[in-house]
Amino acid sequence: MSPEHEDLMTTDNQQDVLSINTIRTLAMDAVQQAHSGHPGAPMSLAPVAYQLWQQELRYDPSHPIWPDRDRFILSNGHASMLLYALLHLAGVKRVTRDYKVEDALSVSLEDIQKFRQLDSATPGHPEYRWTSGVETTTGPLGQGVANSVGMAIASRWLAGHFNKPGFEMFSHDVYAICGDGDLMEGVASEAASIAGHLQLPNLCWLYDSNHISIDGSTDLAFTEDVGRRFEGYGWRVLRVPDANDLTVLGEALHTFKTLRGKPTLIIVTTQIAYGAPKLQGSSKAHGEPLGDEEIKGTKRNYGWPEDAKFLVPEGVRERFQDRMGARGKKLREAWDARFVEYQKQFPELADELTRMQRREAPKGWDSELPTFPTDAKGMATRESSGKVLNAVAKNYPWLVGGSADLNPSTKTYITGSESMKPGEHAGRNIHFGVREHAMGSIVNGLCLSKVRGYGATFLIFSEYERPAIRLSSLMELPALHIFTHDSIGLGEDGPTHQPVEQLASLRAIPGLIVLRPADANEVVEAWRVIGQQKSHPVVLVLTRQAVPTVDRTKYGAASGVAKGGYVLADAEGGKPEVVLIGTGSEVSLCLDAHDKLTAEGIKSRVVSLPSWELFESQSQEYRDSVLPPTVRARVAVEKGAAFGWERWVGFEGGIVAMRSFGASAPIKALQQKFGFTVDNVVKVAKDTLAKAKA
Ligand SMILES: Cc1ncc(C[n+]2csc(CCOP(=O)(O)OP(=O)(O)O)c2C)c(N)n1
Ligand SMILES: [Mg+2]
Repeated sequence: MSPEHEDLMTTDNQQDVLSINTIRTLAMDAVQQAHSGHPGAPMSLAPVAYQLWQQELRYDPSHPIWPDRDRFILSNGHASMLLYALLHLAGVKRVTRDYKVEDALSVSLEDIQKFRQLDSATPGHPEYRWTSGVETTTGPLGQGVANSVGMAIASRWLAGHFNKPGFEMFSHDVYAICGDGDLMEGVASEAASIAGHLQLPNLCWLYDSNHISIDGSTDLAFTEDVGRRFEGYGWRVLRVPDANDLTVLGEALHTFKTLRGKPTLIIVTTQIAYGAPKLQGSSKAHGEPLGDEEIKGTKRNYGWPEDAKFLVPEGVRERFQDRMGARGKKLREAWDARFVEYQKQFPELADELTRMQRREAPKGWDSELPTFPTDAKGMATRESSGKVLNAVAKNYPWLVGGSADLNPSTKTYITGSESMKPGEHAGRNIHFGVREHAMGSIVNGLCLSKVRGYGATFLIFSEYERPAIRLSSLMELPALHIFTHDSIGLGEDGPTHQPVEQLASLRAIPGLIVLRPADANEVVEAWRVIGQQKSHPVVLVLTRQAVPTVDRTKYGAASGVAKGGYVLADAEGGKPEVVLIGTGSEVSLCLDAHDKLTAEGIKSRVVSLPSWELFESQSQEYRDSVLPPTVRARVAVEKGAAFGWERWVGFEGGIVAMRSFGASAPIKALQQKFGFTVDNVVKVAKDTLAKAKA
């Protein structure tokens, strides 16, 4: 331990106690003023977070987006006031959406006074992209720690990619504080398991073991030996019997930093609502304000003026500045100087580093995108996507990802790059194992560290990943979630594996772009959309079975994918009586039906609608040009739930879709059974047209 840390190692250090109690009283006052929130966890965790920030965290509050900063995650997001108090006291600066650091605090004292109020920087749970210094959105327990694994992988991958002899551009550590709730959640177990497997040396979780959650004592539902479990995962487990013993806590952190070789779990025994002895063991401290009397008593205990509210005593902000602030500034300035030299010696890598920090795509990333020739037999879109992914990967060095144990099926392996292995993290292929939920959270963690992460599995298992997908959208991350085997078209595996309602439910997530390309060239255009995303996650939905590669000399250009929907085939003179709307594998079915209708003298149009969200973001004029308001006879064809298609076809429209689960059978039999045949689409089109005329 360096001498500058020595005086922090004593619990009786008045300055430290004063700072810790400031965090606690701010939390109490904010929760009381808001009449909601959890004061207990921030109060008991104050010494833990304080010690970590002051002793170890390599973080410059005046430059919170320094790429090599240590990451701090508060996974028990209900303790948000802990983070807000830290951000305030440390003087973390506000950063604009275009990455400018402003001369203003991210969290002002006024923000703390407006805890949980509309438009304040202090929402109920910490939100990434809303409050500078919040490294990830937490609240759904387990997500934060799972994100931290992605961030730790990212740090290691970035080191492998950018570091050169004499130029250590990346070496940051990732710390997460978590509680009983986090460690009860399955996603945390999945994430801890893969972190242990990969032997991530830069990952440290601090577990607030307070033997209590909302229902009461952990004796009710959580009695396992967490330490032994983590040892089983391959973690180093350290114990701090009293959260207020800063010396032991400091030693544990020091052990993490010196021993390395595997991830570290520090089990810290705390007592919730420390400082308010009356409350210990009471569930009141969890989800409720303490009440004025309790607060006064607690403040008296601290030697605080009992009527003062939101008091930050003199010297507290300065103490953060003098320690964490000064240390971080020095480190960041040294990094900046190193980067100037790095730019001279490795201009291309330096350019990459700069671009990725701004979520810009690499120069020429799309220069090798293929074009697929017309082919009646065609290929599965998972197949064409695999080719396109590799064409993109060649020129998109920070595209990193993998599948949940389904690579041979999802076609998501980057050829010519290594797999990540225990202790070796420079490869771009991640074997997530059968851990879909953690995969989603880890992909989010990668994206939070500016790596373009992707994860892949079958569409049905998006169910196992949904919480992370939702958060990728809430956080405005350009995460990529690839899903193959996208319909009953997968055939014999049957209804357990055949997605039905998944498309509809993914489309219901705000901000998420769902893309279901119809053929190989739509896949190319889908990837063109993906490559440019900065703040929207994309779900790419792909078939297992072959689909024809459409003749683009005869039909509309695939570049229409960028607009979400476009006219693929049209009636002569562009005046259709009926419009057929298809997505993915059903587009070619619509084309066949269109031919038949045309032969029978019925004027039809085929619209390919690979993305509802992109289409909705077009001008009314464009949308009307694709779906003319005067044409009421419209038919949607999709091997997914009918749910929601009224939006495009209206209540008089026809919908050829699923209204039940699928079945185990060869695809031909399923198409017959569920009406995905040319004859049926033609019939529905005629019925709809007749209804519209009547
Ligand atoms: C996935 C999820 N389920 C439930 C909740 C609601 N919730 C918030 S805090 C909490 C108790 C968590 O207990 P613990 O992590 O031990 O925190 P402590 O009460 O000790 O601060 C629960 C169930 C949640 N935030 N996320
Ligand atoms: Mg607890």
